Amino acid sequence: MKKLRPFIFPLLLILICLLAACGRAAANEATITIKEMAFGQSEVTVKAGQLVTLRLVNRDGYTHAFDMDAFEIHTSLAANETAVLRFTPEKPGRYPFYCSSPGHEMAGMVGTLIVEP
Ligand SMILES: [Cu+2]
Repeated sequence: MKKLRPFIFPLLLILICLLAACGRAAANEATITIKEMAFGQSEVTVKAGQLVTLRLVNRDGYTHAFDMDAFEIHTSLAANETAVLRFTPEKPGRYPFYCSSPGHEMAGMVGTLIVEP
């Protein structure tokens, strides 16, 4: 057991580096929960030029949608359905998203994807 001790510190360092790398990758992931006719997050910030993973969770008992015209994303979510979207925004900017179910956008189902350089 004593012989193993010199290896523990480098192993810990490697582990910390791996965890840090995972943390960085997770920064371009977001979960938007839809509940009571609203997006749980009205602003989502991601980095340009990197794959974005957007998880949409519909907690309402009826259909919603997630629409982002700039990226030609138009997804329908049935009651209590979860959808995962993956796309890579190339240009920094502010891109609006909304729910295209009739009347929902007017009711406030809108938000903004902020793409940082
Ligand atoms: Cu909706």
